[in-house]
Amino acid sequence: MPTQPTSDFRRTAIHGLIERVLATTPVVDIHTHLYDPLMDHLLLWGIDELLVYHYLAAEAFRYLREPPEKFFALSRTEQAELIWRELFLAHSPVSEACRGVLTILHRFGLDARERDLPALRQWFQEWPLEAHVHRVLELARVARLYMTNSPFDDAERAIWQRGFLRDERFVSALRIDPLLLDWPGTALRLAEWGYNVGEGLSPQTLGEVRRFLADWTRRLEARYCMVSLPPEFVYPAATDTARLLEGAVLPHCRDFNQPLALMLGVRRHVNPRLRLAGDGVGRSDLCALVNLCDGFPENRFAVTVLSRENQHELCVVARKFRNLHVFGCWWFTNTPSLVEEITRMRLELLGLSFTPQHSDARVLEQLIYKFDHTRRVLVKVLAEKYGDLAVAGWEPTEAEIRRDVTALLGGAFEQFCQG
Ligand code: RAT
Ligand code: ZN
Repeated sequence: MPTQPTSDFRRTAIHGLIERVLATTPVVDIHTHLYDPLMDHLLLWGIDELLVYHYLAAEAFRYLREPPEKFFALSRTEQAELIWRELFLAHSPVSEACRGVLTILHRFGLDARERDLPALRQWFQEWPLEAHVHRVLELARVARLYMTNSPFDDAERAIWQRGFLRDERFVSALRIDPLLLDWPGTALRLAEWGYNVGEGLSPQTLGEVRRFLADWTRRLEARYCMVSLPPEFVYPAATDTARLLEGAVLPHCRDFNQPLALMLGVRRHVNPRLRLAGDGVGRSDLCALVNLCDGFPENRFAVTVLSRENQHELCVVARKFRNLHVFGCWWFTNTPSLVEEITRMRLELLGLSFTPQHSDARVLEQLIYKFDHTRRVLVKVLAEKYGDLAVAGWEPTEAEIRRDVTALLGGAFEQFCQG
């Protein structure tokens, strides 16, 4: 057909344009487990940390003959060697977590085909941390990232109390899991830190919890508050979690005009012997989320769900409540096939009012692969969507594509945070 070459040409041109826009638009990474480089040795980086990442450890345990306790008794270096041997030498590294390590090495220009772990280790050791951080952020095109900061973590708490010169690329989110999931234990700690709390959740105690949240929000300059909750989470309910939410956490978020981020569906310690690698997933009851969004229209909720089965329902809830922002393909959903499926579904149901991905990086260099892989999926899905618009007679300009991609890569989230 005579029109064919023109439309093929257009399709290729728009694909190239989307690719270029995605490659050059800076990302705001809205949830990581990375730390400001000046927070002592908390920021993890380097090949050994990449190899012992709990996503890989979980996969290695499937092949290892030794009991997990024996693995954890080894040094970091020995653990890394064992995982390298099982996941890269004894088998081909086809999983998403393994592929991630290879993408990182490739982007650094390192040749993993040599299969030479000591040489890789040597290469990483040659870089001063500050320069390395800079280079990684450049390669990942990450302009700013959110840390996960917990006052309940002893190492972290001491650093915040001491104070340090902040790197403005590393901003903070206040993590409060122990507060909502273990009130008796948390009450003891708050009392120890000078908050006048009793074990019961009296108005006086809830007021002190708010004072604790306010103190730490100011100390961290936190931009939002966050918690991850098990599939059993229900609201409303006669539970400590529900009472603390409505009596302290939600009022606190309103006071500071901040969203509450909820990560729903993690079942902790399914296999405790695997430590961090031993958590699982369960389907959440999103009625709890509906009740929160509906019951607290003055609050804003940023939400990700771990179960694939919850993804469609989450999109539908977000269509009903504009105080809900959907984000990320988290942990077990961070595989290319699921990211593609979930991102396509979100675009189709929510337009551009969501954040397709956060890195959840625990090791600095993971920023590179998490966003490289995300960009690939986004190019594919956006090309398809803009292509469908072209068929319907609509062509976006480059500026419009840039605007859309900026929103997807953290812009929409930061706007949501501002309220
Ligand atoms: O993705 C992860 O690394 C998990 O271990 C969790 O930390 C999760 O991201 C969370 O923030 O609860
Ligand atoms: Zn996380």
